[in-house]
Amino acid sequence: MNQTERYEAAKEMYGKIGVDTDAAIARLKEIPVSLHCWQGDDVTGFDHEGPLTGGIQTTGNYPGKAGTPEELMQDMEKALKLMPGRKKLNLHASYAIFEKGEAVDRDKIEPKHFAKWVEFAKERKMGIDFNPTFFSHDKVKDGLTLSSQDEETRQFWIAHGKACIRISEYFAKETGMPCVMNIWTGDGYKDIPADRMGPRMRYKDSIEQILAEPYDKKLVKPCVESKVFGIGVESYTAGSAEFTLTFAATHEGCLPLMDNGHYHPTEVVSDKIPALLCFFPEIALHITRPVRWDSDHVVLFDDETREMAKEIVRSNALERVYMALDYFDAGINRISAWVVGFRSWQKALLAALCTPHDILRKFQDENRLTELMVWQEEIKTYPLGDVWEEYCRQCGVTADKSWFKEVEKYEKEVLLKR
Ligand code: RNT
Ligand code: ZN
Repeated sequence: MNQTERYEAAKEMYGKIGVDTDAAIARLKEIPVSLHCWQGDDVTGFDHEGPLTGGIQTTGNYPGKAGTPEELMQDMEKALKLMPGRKKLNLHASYAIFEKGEAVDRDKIEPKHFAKWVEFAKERKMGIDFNPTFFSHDKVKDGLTLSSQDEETRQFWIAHGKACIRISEYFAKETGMPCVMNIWTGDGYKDIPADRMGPRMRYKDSIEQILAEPYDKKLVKPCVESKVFGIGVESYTAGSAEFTLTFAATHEGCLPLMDNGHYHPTEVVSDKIPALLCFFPEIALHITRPVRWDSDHVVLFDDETREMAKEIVRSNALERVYMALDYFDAGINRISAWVVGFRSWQKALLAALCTPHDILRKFQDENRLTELMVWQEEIKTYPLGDVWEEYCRQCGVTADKSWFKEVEKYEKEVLLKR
């Protein structure tokens, strides 16, 4: 059988359980997924010297890391060509591009420092999401930023947040797509603190000050990302799950952002998605792969990844959930890391779109739970690969692993020469 025949056979098989694979493919093509620039250079950015801080860590020393905006864009371009589907660009403030000799601190950055990124995104019809960078900077004082007791420090970071709101609005206006602006800080303590509420009260006030910056709520979607712990901040994080969720719930227009590496290892974000959708008009996600902890491994087509995609699709919430990838692996080819992670999430969405949710829901509602189990197990071996192949064909990218040959060639010709 050739590819067309295989797809037709798969389509028929899915059709028999009430799944329209053509419609699934058409829908998937429209869903934007945000691709994080920071996988390309191990979260280094261009605006500072010095180590990655904030309780996050990249490990590995694979050759070819992008060192300039040009290299990062070139690598990203290579990766984008190997992924099917609609992409959005996810930037951090530390990726500002300055003129030679220009020194602008984070509290003073302006839209013009991101003009080259806007050009990059517009040429590819991509929207842009944004993240103020509250780490890897000498004004992080004793591990704290927005929750610092030092007023000068706190004000500096509030000014940074406000500058980022203005830049986010500029992104939205330029690209014609809303900009999701995510606030995450690594603020916290390694050991048992004496005051847990104080830093949180300051954090709350700081985010309120940032959001007091005027902006168009249709264009900028601010969110707050929670975290349970980080490296060196094992005992306490100011932006805990309860803190950020309650903040978002009590501040109109502010979205909760769940990163699936930021919970206790037996908690699952797939279950949290529909819980939040009962209350929030919109939510945001960082999709990652935590291996035993918040390790930020490359996203794979694994059970929890599939389950998260399923929850979004069967809650009919593709328009209400902003999806972004967030991982950083410096131990393998960075372009492959981008491509594998993005394709995995695309596969998960496709699998979710090719699931007969109405039938399964009916089984549940009629308490036919044995049948539900039988069906759910049966569907697992349906020929999703043939639908994936067709989707990739329509998107003009290779469906099988032959894309890796291109990465190998690029590694030899470009990356290893850096
Ligand atoms: C850290 C958070 C955060 C970062 C990025 C770089 O644990 O997940 O989202 O990964 O902002
Ligand atoms: Zn994250």
